[in-house]
Amino acid sequence: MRTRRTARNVIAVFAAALLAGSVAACGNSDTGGSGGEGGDKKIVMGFSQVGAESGWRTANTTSIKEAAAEAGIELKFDDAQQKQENQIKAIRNFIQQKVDVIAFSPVVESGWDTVLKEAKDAKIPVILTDRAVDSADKSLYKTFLGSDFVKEGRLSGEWLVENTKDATGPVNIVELQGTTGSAPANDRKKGFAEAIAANPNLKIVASQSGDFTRAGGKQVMEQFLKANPKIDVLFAHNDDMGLGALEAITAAGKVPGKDITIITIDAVKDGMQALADGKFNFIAECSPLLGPQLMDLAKKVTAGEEVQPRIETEETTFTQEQAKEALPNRKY
Ligand code: GYE
Repeated sequence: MRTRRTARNVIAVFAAALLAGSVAACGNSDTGGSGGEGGDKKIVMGFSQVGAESGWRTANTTSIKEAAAEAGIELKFDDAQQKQENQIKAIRNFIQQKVDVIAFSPVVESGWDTVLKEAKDAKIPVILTDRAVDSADKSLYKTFLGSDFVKEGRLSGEWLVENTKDATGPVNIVELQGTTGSAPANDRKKGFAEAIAANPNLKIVASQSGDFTRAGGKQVMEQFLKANPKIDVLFAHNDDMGLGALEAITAAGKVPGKDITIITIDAVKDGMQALADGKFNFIAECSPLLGPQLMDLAKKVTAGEEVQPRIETEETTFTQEQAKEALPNRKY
């Protein structure tokens, strides 16, 4: 008799514990999960941004902050000042704070496995946005939302091939690379090189990183101009470096867009203005407006829904004429 009652009590306690466990799993304790009864708890997102290196980045940050507010998602935003160690620290902080989802734009491609594993062990889903990582273990993140950087480089190279097909002598190209080791720098370089490969008269005579900043672009272009008496083309991995280079080119007594053909990537407002003014010659667009899609994905992954592992941004290209048309309606 006594034994049977004890057994029943044990079962009752066990059942209660199970129930409590499943409720806690839904609500994700004090930070508030996406699901659960009532569903009125805010999703908390920890977001580690690369920095504030370019016009693109500023527009991207604005898009993310605005979209979070719009979606009712609480955003914990961290600016890593272009340093991987700061991003790793920020991600560890987010894990400690038990956020519901972590999103980040990795400054470089390599070296993320350990911290991503920590997030996975803590059962916090991770979304990559803008830039990719080179981790072999794809289960370390839910999805990657961003552009096809190889394609941007390829479109830039194809435009150049098309627009130099009547050139008789060699065409000397200098390249301003983005941040060393970053996905957009690696991929844009690759795509551009592939596109011009079949044309031996198109030659990259110098290629160096300007770290995606105006100051970097200006400084490296000054060196290029000093070291290379004949530069026909500048391929800059983003508008800001191209804009910095304009100053160096003008100071060297050359006319940008005429003496030196300039191709860049991004299509932020200042870049589009330079293109419309005839100082740049071609821009491959890279959209920074990732906020709304990111918040959508955050809602899905915190609700345990499956999402596509790769979501690509839609983009176009601009010539000088197209920039003149598009400029009045350009939002960023
Ligand atoms: O092109 C550049 C920025 O990761 C796509 O980073 C982004 C790049 C963008 O600094 O302007």
